[in-house]
Amino acid sequence: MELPQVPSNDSSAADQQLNDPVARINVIVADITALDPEIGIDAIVNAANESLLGGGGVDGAIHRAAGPELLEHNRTLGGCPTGLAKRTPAFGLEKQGIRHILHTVGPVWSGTADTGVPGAPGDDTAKLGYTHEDNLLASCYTQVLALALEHNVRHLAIPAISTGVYRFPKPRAARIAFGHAHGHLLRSGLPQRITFVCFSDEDASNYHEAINTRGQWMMSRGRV
Ligand code: AR6
Repeated sequence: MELPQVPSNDSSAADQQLNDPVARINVIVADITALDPEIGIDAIVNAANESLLGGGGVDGAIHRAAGPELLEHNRTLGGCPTGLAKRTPAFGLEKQGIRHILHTVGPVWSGTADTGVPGAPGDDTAKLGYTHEDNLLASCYTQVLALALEHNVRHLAIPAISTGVYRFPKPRAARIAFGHAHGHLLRSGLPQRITFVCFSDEDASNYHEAINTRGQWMMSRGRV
């Protein structure tokens, strides 16, 4: 009887890289609306508001780059609740190789860290996952990654949702972003890559810190 072929054990470095979620995550400093098409990003995430009709920050930049067709399209969507996400075409950004915009609405950080009550909403020393805002931001990432999978996105670019106008503490947001990307990539081959697009070196350092210290905070139940 002929034995079935057993795949050899000497998988290439490229294969090993594909199996390592951390190797599939990049952090860059860039304007998410002006990415080099050579990078191969085919979908970007927008940090929108519940109207989906545009605003400032990254949302304003994406609407300007995508053009008025995006606003026209979004008027038909009926908005989007905080923590959820909706997909649209990329319109004017298609010439950069972008096929989808995944709009999500992050939470507004309540900014009440001075209540003195550990774990109160807005206490940025509360355990990760404890505050309502943590859970809503986590939901944004879950929703966006599910949409990316559904639309066969190969390389997804994500800005630092909620960390601008919505004032979510940046190091905390970076851990939530990385933790969810890592968990998703462990289970799924798509997207093949996730690139966190930061607007400054300082913002990028929060992601590097989250990634480099993951062994401590991803397993621990300690405070952030
Ligand atoms: N590319 C990459 N990152 C950017 C860009 C850009 N072009 N512009 C800003 N950022 P924010 P939020 C960074 O305020 O906190 C809007 O008015 C920025 O430095 O854009 O989720 C919406 O309509 C920060 O790190 O989004 C909502 O009303 C991050 O993107 C509200 O703001 C997010 O900052 C959403 O607030």
